[in-house]
Amino acid sequence: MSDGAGVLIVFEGGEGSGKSTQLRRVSATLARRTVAHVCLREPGGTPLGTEVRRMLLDRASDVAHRAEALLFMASRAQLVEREIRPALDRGDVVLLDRFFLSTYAYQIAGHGLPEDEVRAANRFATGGLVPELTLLLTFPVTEGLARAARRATAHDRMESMGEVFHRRVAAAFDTFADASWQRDHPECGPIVGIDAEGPEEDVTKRVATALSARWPGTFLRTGS
Ligand code: T5A
Repeated sequence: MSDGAGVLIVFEGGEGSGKSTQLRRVSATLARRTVAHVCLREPGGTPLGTEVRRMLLDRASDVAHRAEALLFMASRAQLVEREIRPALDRGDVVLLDRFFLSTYAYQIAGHGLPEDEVRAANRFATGGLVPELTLLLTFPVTEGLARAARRATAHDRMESMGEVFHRRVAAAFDTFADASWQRDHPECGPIVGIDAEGPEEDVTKRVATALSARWPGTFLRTGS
């Protein structure tokens, strides 16, 4: 970030953990400090990805588990090629709401798809792109689902998969910040766990601490 090279920062976590809220807050900080950046999300972020997102989240869709994994990856491949790589080449900061850790949590741990095969397919989808940093927001499953339920729209297809499924997802997310798990999964880059309980402002301070530890020149500046 300090030398003008683009960086990819990913926000991950279970349903309703507050990722999107914190991403918007980091975006506001970067905007105040006139740091060129783009905000993207998965699935989505391109016309093709938006169409895939609609199919994946529509409760009326019948999607087999392997098809589901491949649809998330199709959206991802399009996003990497059309938006993320060009932004990084311009030197922008890319703030990304979910990336392939979500596939590891939802499709591998949640649905029980074979890890080696999904990792290989994902490598193909990303072309080997590794995030500079992933902020993993940890939040109790039931409270996250309750937050999601309070939104104006009904639970989407993924949210509707039930508490047992979401507990498997949360248990997987819980392991991703471990040093040993990260050593075994170098394609994920560094992952920092953020306690997402408490008021938004408190979570924002924890996010800022993690970001300024990595990029003090951008995030530790005072007065803005
Ligand atoms: N998926 C995705 C896969 O299965 N595999 C994959 O590979 C990928 C990429 C995406 C779905 O797809 C799945 C995961 C998901 O199920 P989505 O709509 O993008 O669907 O869902 P989420 O990413 O889960 O988005 P959410 O909006 O549900 O969750 P967020 O982003 O964690 O939460 P946020 O910030 O929108 O906040 C939710 C509510 O809580 C409030 C906010 O104001 C908002 O109302 N809130 C707080 N309230 C109190 N205190 C705080 N600290 C708060 N922070 C936020």
